[in-house]
Amino acid sequence: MEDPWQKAYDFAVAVARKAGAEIRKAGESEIRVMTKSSTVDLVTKTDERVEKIIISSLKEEFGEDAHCFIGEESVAKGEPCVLSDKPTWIIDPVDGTTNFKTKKNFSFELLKDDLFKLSFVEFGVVYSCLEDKMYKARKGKGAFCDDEPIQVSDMKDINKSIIISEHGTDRSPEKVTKIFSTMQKILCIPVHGLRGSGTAATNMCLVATGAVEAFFEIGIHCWDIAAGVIIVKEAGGILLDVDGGPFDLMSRRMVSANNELIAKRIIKEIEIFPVGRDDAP
Ligand code: LIP
Repeated sequence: MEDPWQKAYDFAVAVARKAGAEIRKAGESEIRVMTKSSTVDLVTKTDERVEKIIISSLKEEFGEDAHCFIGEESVAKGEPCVLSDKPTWIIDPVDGTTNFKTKKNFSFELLKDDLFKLSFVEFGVVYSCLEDKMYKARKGKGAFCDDEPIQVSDMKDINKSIIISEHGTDRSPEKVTKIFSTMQKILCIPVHGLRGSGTAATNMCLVATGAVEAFFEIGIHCWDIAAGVIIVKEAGGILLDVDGGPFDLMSRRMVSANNELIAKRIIKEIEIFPVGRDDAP
């Protein structure tokens, strides 16, 4: 039987490479940053330009109206952020714009595209273009870094685990207090280490490759994590809400982990604070 999504998956990988080359080139010149929802929520002309390149490439390949798009920079400019029953690409042109601006981190450029079909992730692609590593996964077909299969860690002991989290872009003192209190409690479980790469997409790929046991964050957006969701799942990991309930892509809260034991142990320590949903009217 013909596999309808293989062509889209292969095309997503090709578009990711093309966009990655654009981002690499942009990184060679001075990068001017602008701000969005807060003074620490950064965007550059490269984010906007690369998102346009990705969307126009996809429209050219599949037709103007065949698919829907949720792109970080389009949503920032007022486009809707809702999932319908139409196949929808969820795009973050540069995940970790703060890293991109400082040109320091191994994850300074990232690109991810993913396709939702009737709200189920069909496949995901995360391109770490500075390291030239292509992470990808298709539903039921496994997760890969370049062409090597990847798998989550088999660690069951929280005391020997490495956990990742991020601080997000909301600096209201009561939220920051909760973030730090959670980090302190997790460190004191104790765990082997607490890390943060500066990009949710990379963090999820680190879970998928078994480099760390878990990544959690409150305040992320669907475009930060959608590709990572399928990559983690296909690598054998799990996704949960920060309260232990089922994961919801639009809720802006997520725990991704190698197994349920590790996820649930972290969840015990997470101090939840309210964030508005991505698809809130
Ligand atoms: C960023 C994430 C980061 C998270 C920030 C932000 P951006 O993505 O990847 O992990 O803490 O809230 O969303 O905005 O640089 O694409």
